[in-house]
Amino acid sequence: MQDAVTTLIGMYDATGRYFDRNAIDELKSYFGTGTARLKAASTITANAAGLVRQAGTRLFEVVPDLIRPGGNAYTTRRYAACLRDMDYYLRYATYALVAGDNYVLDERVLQGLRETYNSLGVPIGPTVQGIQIMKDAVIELVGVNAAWLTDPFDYMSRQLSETNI
Ligand SMILES: CCC1=C(C)/C(=C/C2=NC(=C\c3[nH]c(/C=C4\NC(=O)[C@H](C)[C@H]4CC)c(C)c3CCC(=O)O)/C(CCC(=O)O)=C2C)NC1=O
Repeated sequence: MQDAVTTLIGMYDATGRYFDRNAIDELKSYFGTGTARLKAASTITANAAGLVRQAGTRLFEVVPDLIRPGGNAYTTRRYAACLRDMDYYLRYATYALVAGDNYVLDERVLQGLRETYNSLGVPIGPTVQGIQIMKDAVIELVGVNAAWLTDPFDYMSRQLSETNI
């Protein structure tokens, strides 16, 4: 597990360097947004169930075939699995936004996920749409549209969409 600080220390230590101007700027930005990131994480946490439910409803409005016979989220079990996955994405996004680093997403969420999805026929495109819908709901709820808030959602979307991982 890594956060913005340990990642930076690791990078500079690997080459035996003191922090330079860039490193100090990065650290300043990390600590400068600290209170805002914690507040966002706690707001998201308090509203997680609603966010997931609302994003799921919206996704199934936009891509109704998912919950029709033959759709991957058709049947109660698969519908529930889909919402559970959305809940995973939201929870891990709050970890990543507090850490200021996406490492936790690679390590705990994304590793092997494409392969699992492909073998189960879970469609990647609509999953990414679901993550983006949740991101928009989070921006609205928190009342902030900043990279530190949206990065984890965009990172997961990007990594899932990559065809060659
Ligand atoms: C914490 C990290 C973590 C993740 C991310 C995770 C995902 C994950 N989602 C799964 C299934 C699934 N995921 C979905 C999701 C969807 N289907 C759709 O049509 C939608 C596009 C989408 C919801 C947005 C569905 C429907 C299943 C069940 C598929 C099946 O069993 O046929 C499975 C297979 C095993 C299971 O059903 O539990 C895994 C491992 N598990 C983890 O431990």
